[in-house]
Amino acid sequence: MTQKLPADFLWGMATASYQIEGSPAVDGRGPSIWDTFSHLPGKTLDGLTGDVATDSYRLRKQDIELLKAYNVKSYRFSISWSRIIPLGGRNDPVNEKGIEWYSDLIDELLEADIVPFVTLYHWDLPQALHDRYGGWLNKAEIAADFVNYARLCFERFGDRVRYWLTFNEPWCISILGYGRGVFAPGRSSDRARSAEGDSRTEPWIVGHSVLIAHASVVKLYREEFKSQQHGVIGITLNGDMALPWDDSEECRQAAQHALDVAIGWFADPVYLGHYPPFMRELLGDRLPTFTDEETKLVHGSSDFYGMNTYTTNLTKPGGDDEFQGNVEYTFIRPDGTELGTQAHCRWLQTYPEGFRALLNYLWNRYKTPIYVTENGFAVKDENTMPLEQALKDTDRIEYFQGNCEALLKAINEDGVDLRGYFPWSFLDNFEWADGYQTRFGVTYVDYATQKRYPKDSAWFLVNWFKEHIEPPSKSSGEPATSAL
Ligand code: PNW
Repeated sequence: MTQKLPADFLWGMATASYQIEGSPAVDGRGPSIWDTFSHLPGKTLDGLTGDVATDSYRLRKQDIELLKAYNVKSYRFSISWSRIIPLGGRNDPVNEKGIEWYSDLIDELLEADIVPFVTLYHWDLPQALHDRYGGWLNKAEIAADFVNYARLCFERFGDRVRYWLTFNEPWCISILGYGRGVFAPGRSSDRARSAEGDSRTEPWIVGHSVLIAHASVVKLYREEFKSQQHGVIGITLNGDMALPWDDSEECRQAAQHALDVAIGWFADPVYLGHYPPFMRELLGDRLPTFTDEETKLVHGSSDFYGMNTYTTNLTKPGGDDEFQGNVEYTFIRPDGTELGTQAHCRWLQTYPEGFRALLNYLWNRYKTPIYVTENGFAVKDENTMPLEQALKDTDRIEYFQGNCEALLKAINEDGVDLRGYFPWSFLDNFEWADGYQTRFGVTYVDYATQKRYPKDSAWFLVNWFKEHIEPPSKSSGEPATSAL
């Protein structure tokens, strides 16, 4: 018998505000650190910005029609903080027009029977908060302002939203924004790249602030909103699987170190109550310490594990990149063969066995229900192909087919409590520092006309989930939105 997914399995597609919305100054939106950063010379590929992106602020209704055509059960999007509170802070004015836009989006999704899965922070910090007190570098201030912003979202949207994510990928926020300096706000010790910053200390300080801000918002939700709104709230972490390059003890240890720094840095405090011992060893005093009160706040502060994952790295000891645990990554096996199909971005190859292994690793270590909130593939050179060829995205289909079969086995054979799956991304979009050349969408966007064209991978996913999700049983009238 073919394996199935439970009737309430939540599948959908994902996006993020700055990557799709455009309209940076419309309806009172304030600037975010990504507006500033992308407009600086040399920060993004071809100097491109999210000023227009996929124009989804204006094309909302059309995008919802397409989501309906895909028959998704859920849509993951993020709220732009600076649309809601343009200056960001707890004493700054609220922007009703911005609230209205998201409120309408939520209503229209619900009318279409699509469950909103909402991220509060996908990297677009109001610029004013960075200027005022250093943004994420200032734990007390930023936590208070983030709580204020989240409260507003719960008050205004929480009657209709059952799934909340506080943060998208704190590792990226900290390391790429304050260590490597390749993402906003672009701080780094590398003076060729940045005039300000200290890569030895700031990423770890920022990570700590993000954990405190996250946990403070979860506390707020649980104490003041959950009993009426009945939702769940959690955090989404990026993290690719790390497997030992060969069977040696050194390579096994390297894999664990890679997982500790990429995932354990945030997941261990949230689900186990402390930073991974290896990180203390690696960083000493540069890693902040949790006070007892902070430990209490952070431990247990997520109702589920939000899992963003793209690939698998084979690991060996060596290298002095502490942002990946002083471990070397490779896609080339000891016998010289490549792990899988190469994507447009250097860091991504297809490897479904690694995806299944990561699901098992996270389930066994953290024992919490998992939602895959991002997973996707950018086809090599899709940006230069003629449209008809780009729509036949066989490498992306291979990727999704492998991972879909892997998740089915993880649930049915391995017993992993996986509750949802969100391919990244609904649309081709602004791929941060990589601009528009890297296309992750299951929908092709012609940026000259803003026309959307479903790629074959979109229909592959639509059909695969249609075939594999059990029909709702007649006896239980429970809607999928009451999960957990
Ligand atoms: C994620 N890396 O970011 C983000 O959540 C999305 O906004 C983004 O579009 C997507 O993955 C595809 O990249 C990442 O360098 C950015 O390993 C960079 C890396 C990983 C994830």
